Amino acid sequence: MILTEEHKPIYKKAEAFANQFDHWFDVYVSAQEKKIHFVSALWDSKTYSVRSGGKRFRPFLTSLVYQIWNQDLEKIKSFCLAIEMIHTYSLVHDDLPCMDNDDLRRGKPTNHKVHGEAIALLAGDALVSEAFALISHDLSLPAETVVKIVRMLADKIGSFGMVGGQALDMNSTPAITITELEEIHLLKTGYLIQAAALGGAIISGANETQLKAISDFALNLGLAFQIKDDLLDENDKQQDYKSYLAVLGKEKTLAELNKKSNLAKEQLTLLNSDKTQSLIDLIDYNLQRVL
Ligand code: GRG
Repeated sequence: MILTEEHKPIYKKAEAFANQFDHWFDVYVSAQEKKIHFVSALWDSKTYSVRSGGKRFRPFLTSLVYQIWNQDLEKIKSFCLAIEMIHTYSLVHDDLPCMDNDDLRRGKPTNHKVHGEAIALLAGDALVSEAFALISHDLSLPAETVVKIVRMLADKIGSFGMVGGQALDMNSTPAITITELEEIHLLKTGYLIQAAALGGAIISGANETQLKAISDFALNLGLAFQIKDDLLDENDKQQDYKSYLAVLGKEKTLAELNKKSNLAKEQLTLLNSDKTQSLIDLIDYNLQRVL
């Protein structure tokens, strides 16, 4: 993981978690080894993107929420793998010629540039199916918990979630309003980040009040994450009309970033827990991140 400011505890934690995640993913791939040779092109494509240097922000968030109440990380292993695999699928598909048609992702050639468009498309499809397979095959979780997380995740990434947000994005025009922009980002970015946090809370057995606070915290964090992304993109490319900067200007965008970050912190106080410091640090990390 490429993070700076290693002296800060949250960076160390993020780095340690990313290593843990990579180990889980390696073990998962090894366990499939006997079957992989039938479809090796597909596995090369999938593993290319999962291993291409993502920050692991979403599963890290799952782990921090889970650790408010529990410590045994094995219980969140399948959910963490699943959420990052779904995130990876969204990036692979987003880069395709029929979507954003990007040549580079994380400074490396995009999946379809290396593996071809058809295999990249199928790799994305397979990542989603396998994400759900991983969770539903996890015998360490009570069946009721499995149903709850599968249902929640499916709701957050489908037509009324991430995929719906992408469709709205594809159909938007330069006349976009801030309300429409927020709707797109809520669905496209916010819901997957919210799902990551809710997964950690559900597996921990959080009650309804706690789930509501985590849900509201994560949605604000998700929007703050997107706003920060827009700010980081500012110098990268010609300003996209579908960005907070283009719609609001820099000053109001920064104000929105701070507002959402503060709202996220407020929600955490509702948990009345002394174990939320890492999540507060994560909100601050997002404010400062350079990647
Ligand atoms: C194609 C179904 C489908 C959905 C696409 C998430 C998404 C919807 C598109 C990706 C493009 C994009 C810029 C989305 C905004 C969310 C975002 C900031 C993604 C990047 O997440 P990071 O920074 O990426 O966590 P890394 O590289 O660290 O994994």
